[in-house]
Amino acid sequence: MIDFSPVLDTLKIELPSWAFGNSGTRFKVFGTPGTPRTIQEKIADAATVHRLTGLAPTVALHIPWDTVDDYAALRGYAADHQVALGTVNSNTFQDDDYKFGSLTHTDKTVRQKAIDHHLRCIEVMDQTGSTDLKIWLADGTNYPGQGDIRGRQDRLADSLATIYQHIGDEQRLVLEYKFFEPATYMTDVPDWGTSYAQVSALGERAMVCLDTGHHAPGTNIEFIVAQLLRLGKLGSFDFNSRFYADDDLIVGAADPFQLFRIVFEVIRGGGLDADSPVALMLDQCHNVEAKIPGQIRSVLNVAEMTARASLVDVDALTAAQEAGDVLGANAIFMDAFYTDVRPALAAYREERGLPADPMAAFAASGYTETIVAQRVGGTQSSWGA
Ligand code: AOS
Ligand code: ZN
Repeated sequence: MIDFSPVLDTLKIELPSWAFGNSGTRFKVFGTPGTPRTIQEKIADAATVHRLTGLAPTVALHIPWDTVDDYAALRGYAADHQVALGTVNSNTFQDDDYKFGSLTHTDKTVRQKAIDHHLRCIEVMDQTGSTDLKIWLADGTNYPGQGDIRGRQDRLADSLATIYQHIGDEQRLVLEYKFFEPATYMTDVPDWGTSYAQVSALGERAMVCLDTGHHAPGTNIEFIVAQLLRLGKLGSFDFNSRFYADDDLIVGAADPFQLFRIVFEVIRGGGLDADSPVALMLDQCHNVEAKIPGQIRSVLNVAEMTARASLVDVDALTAAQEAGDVLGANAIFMDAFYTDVRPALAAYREERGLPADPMAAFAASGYTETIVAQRVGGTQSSWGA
């Protein structure tokens, strides 16, 4: 049996709090019995994923969706559940003031409001012990001529510089890019190059966040991964998968081979080394499938593709590449991808006192029945609330 401990022992996958709440398309958000009403209930669900997989020790927060009065207490609550609080995600996309932008807005008072929100997020991080502030902006324009592209970049740079001044020595700012949505003509951080240019101007503790669903169809994402790792600026991933748009589906569901190729470059670039700056996070919504098993499945998919990618015989691959052996090199790569690692991963888990099959263990645990019975009344958490 292959020993995957060298690559899996350090693997950590952060879960997004919002994955446990209700979500949907712009047409309908379906409610689900047992959905958390509070951030504490979301943390309890995330802790269940970690308990069964051993791979998901942190939960990302979203401000203001996960706002509480006492963040130190929330940190303690998470610790009591054997997880920690992770990335703090800001939100400047749900307020009327931000109709024409937030950090890029032409009105200084709106820009300041958006900056102040991020400073508040940093205060939250100070109390939760979170290291990463993740900024995703809905800023952009819908029509050619609507905004001054250059001026918006300049204002973005100024706003980010102000926020960055408040990032602590042990903290980081990660800037996520997305080429469309909600803006339809241009977004202000559309691609890795723009994010890279903006964070490079800030300093060492500013990095790029790569959301796998935020690229045009056909984009070679693993190339971007390789390049950002080479430049030392890949800070984090938002993992998910997509068929058409930013679908936020279970990572590895749409294209397992793409996930394999991405993880191969992560390993190749040192992104899974013990001292790696790369944080692996899920950014997903479970609109029609059960949410907790959806997260378990996602974590297992990342683990499986990581295990497979670690099987690539790099020495043989390099020799084939240098010999110009195109088909030989490709065969070495594909051999690893086609290897079924599931029995070895089941054994790996059992050796660590984890269930061989976390999906089956969750189904048999009675957890769903318990939360459905207990979580009655109140307002179910939802994407956007
Ligand atoms: C939005 O498209 C981005 O992927 C964000 O990272 C995230 O999904 C949103 O901010 C919810 O927190
Ligand atoms: Zn994202």
